[in-house]
Amino acid sequence: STELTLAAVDLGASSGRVMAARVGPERLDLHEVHRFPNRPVRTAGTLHWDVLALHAGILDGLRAAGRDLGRLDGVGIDSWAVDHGLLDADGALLGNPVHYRDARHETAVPTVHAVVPPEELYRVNGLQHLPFNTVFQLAAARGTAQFAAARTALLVPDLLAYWLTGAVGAEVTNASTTGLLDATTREWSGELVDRLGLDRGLFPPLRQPGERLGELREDVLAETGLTGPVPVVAVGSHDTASAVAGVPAATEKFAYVSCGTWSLVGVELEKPVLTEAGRAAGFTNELGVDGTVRYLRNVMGLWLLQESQRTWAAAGLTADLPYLLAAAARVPAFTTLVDPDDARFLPPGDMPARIAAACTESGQAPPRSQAETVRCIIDSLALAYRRSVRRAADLSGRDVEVVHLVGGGARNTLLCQLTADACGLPVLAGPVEAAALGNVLVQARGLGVLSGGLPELRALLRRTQDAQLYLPTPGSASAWDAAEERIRPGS
Ligand code: LFR
Repeated sequence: STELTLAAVDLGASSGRVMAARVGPERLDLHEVHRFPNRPVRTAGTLHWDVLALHAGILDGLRAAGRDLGRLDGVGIDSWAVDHGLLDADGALLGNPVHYRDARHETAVPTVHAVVPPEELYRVNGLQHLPFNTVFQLAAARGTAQFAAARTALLVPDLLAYWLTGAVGAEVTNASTTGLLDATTREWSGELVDRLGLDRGLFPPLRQPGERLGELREDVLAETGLTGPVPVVAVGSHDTASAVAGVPAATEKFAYVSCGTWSLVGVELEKPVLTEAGRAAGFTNELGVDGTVRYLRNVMGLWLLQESQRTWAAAGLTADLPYLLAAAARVPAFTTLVDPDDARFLPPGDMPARIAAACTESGQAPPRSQAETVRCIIDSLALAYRRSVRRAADLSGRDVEVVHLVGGGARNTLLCQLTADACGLPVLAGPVEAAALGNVLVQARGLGVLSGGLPELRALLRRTQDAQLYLPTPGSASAWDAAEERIRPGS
């Protein structure tokens, strides 16, 4: 057949979704069939992912997809990066994956850097220093009984694919976020692994997006009511890799903001940029679909807003997003500004209080209302996008003529307009579901109904998905130039 029915499992920091798609050379329809919460759970002081609940949510979603569509021709999984489960010698999971926002990881940063200094680490792995990169998590786990029993480390989408198929592997785009992949050879760095005293056997063979991983196990078919065989296909299993594949770019002269809980801001390259200037500016070289490099920065993103909403809801205040954004749009611009990447914002907790403290410490009167807090967040994010887009272009030499803003943030009209103003560039907002779209495009090509490279896949996106154009407000440039001078990011 020239069209396939595919399921994309897309797991985010606060919810997971199973999306169903019909995909063919002239067709790309996607709809959500099941959404389930992803609630981090703290036990004995450690923040975990409830990975069994995620697996159950995936089974529910596959069952619903089968009911809606009659059958499934393929399944692909993407999720956030860096976090992983450890398997024992029998293939059983040893404890729940620890959440990247848990504080324990950063305790291992000095330990790792004492063995491999940060400059040297970057020359090998090309990764932005984030205290929760897998390399630090594994170092923090060393010495525990659990770690001693571990024989295999599987990143979250690889773990879930293992439970669906029985096949063990490490999808390469997500493997590139561990800190243990060599950015130049694109293989596990045996040398780094050895120097850090880890066992090479922990890291399974790499898989490329588009490769067939296996088929749904018999017990999975029985539980979901699906009729086999149903192939599970490797996609850009790092959600950001799938989202960038899902950017409807017409040329290579684009930057992207993949805007969800995090905002990942950068450009797409053919080769890594491993310069010291890039390291100092916090740029990462993660791998994308088809051997591309995602040269980007992690900006703290809508987490600032989501965590504020959670704080307000707990205090009995309104957390309604349309209401808060409308109120923020009436607050004068640049009333207060923070560096969104300030490390104090990383852990869960009272976000408005931390924003107020950051304002006070930088000599600004803190926000006096929810609206002012939200405005502070949106202005500060737009400024961070501007810095990151410009730095990415400078550091990589890539021309940027348009900024594609994809993911949930594309619905936030205030953020989209301010991003256009801040960057002084047109912003094309959408698709909201870029990650799920990138996921099914790569599956469909792997299964043979689409052909070509990213340009051809993106052409199908442009023919089938809407995007909203935001142009910079005439005369807004100088105010953003002045605002940029007010904030000096720490990193
Ligand atoms: C976005 C994302 C980022 C990664 C962060 C933590 O969902 O995958 O790319 O740095 O989550 O894993």
